Amino acid sequence: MDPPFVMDTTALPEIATTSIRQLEASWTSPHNALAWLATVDHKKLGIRYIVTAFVFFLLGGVEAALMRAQLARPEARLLSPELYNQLFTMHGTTMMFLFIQPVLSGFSFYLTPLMIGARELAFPRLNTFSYYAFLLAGVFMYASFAIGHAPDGGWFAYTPLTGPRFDPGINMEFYVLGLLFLGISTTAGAINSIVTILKLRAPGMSIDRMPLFLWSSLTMSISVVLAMPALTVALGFLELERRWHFVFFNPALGGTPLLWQHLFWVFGHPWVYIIFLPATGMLSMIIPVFCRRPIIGHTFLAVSTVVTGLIGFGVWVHHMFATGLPQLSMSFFGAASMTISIPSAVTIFAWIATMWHGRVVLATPMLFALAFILQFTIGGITGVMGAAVPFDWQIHDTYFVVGHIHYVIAGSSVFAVFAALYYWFPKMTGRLLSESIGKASFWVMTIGFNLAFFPMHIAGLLGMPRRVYTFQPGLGLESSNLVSTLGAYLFAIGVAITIWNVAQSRFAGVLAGPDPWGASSLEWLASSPPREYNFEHIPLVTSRDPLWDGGLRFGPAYDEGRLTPRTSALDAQLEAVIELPEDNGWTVLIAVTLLVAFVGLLVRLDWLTALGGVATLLCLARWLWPVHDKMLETEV
Ligand code: HEM
Ligand SMILES: [Cu+2]
Repeated sequence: MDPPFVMDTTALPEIATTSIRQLEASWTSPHNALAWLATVDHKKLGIRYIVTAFVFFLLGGVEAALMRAQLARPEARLLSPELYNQLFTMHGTTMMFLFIQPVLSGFSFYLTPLMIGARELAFPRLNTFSYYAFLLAGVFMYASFAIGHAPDGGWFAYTPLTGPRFDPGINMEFYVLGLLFLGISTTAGAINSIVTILKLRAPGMSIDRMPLFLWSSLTMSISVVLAMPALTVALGFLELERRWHFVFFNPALGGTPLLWQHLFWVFGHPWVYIIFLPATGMLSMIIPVFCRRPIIGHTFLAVSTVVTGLIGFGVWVHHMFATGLPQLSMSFFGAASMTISIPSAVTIFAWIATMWHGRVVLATPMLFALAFILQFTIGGITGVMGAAVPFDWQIHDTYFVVGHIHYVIAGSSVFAVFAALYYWFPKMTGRLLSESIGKASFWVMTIGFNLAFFPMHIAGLLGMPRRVYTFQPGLGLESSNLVSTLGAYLFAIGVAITIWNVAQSRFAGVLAGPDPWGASSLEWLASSPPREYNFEHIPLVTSRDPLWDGGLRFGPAYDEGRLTPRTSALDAQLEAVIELPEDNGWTVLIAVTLLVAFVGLLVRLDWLTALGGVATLLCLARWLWPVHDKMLETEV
């Protein structure tokens, strides 16, 4: 593929070998197990995030496959009702919390410093901690299967069903405590992204020159910080009620179950955008490259992203239209929900305009992007339908909703993740994925996806309720369910083809070179895979597509340590050069001590909880203990 504008590589500055040697000395970690475990390298951790999240994707996929096998025929006896409850709960929880958000964060942790021309995230050790907390929270939740008591109250865990009266066992403890644990990791990661994006952009990358993926990462991270407390409060209340007989949700004692629903969805709807916006940001990076032209409507796209994030906080009641709230508030939230389609439509039109005026190259990432657009449009339309209150009453808790959520999440965010995988894999590994295997995977996945989920809308309209482990024959539901199951298995085969592609291209793929797609953003300036220090010279940015329009100069190498420039939040003026910390085992240990505290809560051993808590505080103190006697920052 020829790039639209050829970068003048003769403009790359010569770099002194002494400089390289110094950079290597400062940035390379020793080759031992502890350094591997406790690495602060955002690239290694980003890939670790992505791989771990994919493992959870496969686990969630196995759960889905079991459910679809059970639902292939009426009155099948493969799964008991109890097991089915556990499977749909763990499937939803896994996909929403352990796969899609972490995988998008993983891409963001990997890409953000590279896209902004920095050498690390703002808080490298916090990144190590958030990875391990994510991993251990996931293991914690999955340990429930080992003892045969996985969470079974649905991914949004409605009270009073999940309260002490109807669910006294340990099942929901795994959910409540696991998500509290995971929330610490997610919040830490979000704060890291916000500070990095606002403070470490290369000199000259003013906020209006920032790549669109970063607009979506920034909006996502701010939304996490604002939304997560609602979930934490809800889970905290539930735990108090389950364990210590507090009353929040039990109407018999003066509580209200609706409090849970409000708290959960005040968090839950923004969460939907938290997993959707980074996906659109990825597409806004990929589409212009495969249209061979700069994106049309850059500013509109950035504003739409932020506006979607904002409106996302004002629509939660559309999940509660069937709870008998006052008419006026339902009308308000119905209307608010419909307005979300405006920024989404702006985004889609900007992409279509870019394609219209460009030369579309149908490489695998672009194919996934096109399927995203189609499937998201379908999911968006069924979403607007549900925003109409009377229609929602018809489809509430039916398979129509299951169809809708899978179009917007699996059909959109997951397809964006696959586009991103094909697009950034060469950067991460130095090798391209096979295009022919990629296209095969794409077609199998897309056909499988639509076969699996489109018929669910019909089953839902015919009255099939969600979350039931079987259905009766003779209700007209046989064929749609069978097609859904066959489609689901086809989709799984499509995913397996990509896994095969990754496994074999990792070592045998075509060498990529720094910029195989002829792209315009700074990550493609670094080598593939990038060196530990990302860039030999810190780039100085003077335009939006620095690799296309020559908007690039080079600054100093900053080679006297682990240094990266800090700049002002809006116009990216150089403020200081900051020193970044090295690998640190305490960050790993602290995730383990937190796990101990949560296990203590789970098995109700207060001394264990106290032990974990105190150990956490001690490790925290040790981690943050000042070790440098020299100044950490050099003002310029
Ligand atoms: C790999 C293909 C997938 C298949 C075949 C599949 C299938 C299913 C099935 C059968 C249900 C249960 C429906 C019910 O009984 O009510 C379900 C629920 C759900 N799925 Fe998926 N799914 C897939 C992928 C995903 C992905 C990628 C996500 C999100 C990233 C996701 C999110 C959810 C959620 C949130 C629920 C609701 C769980 C609940 O009711 O508590 N699914 N899915
Ligand atoms: Cu919503």
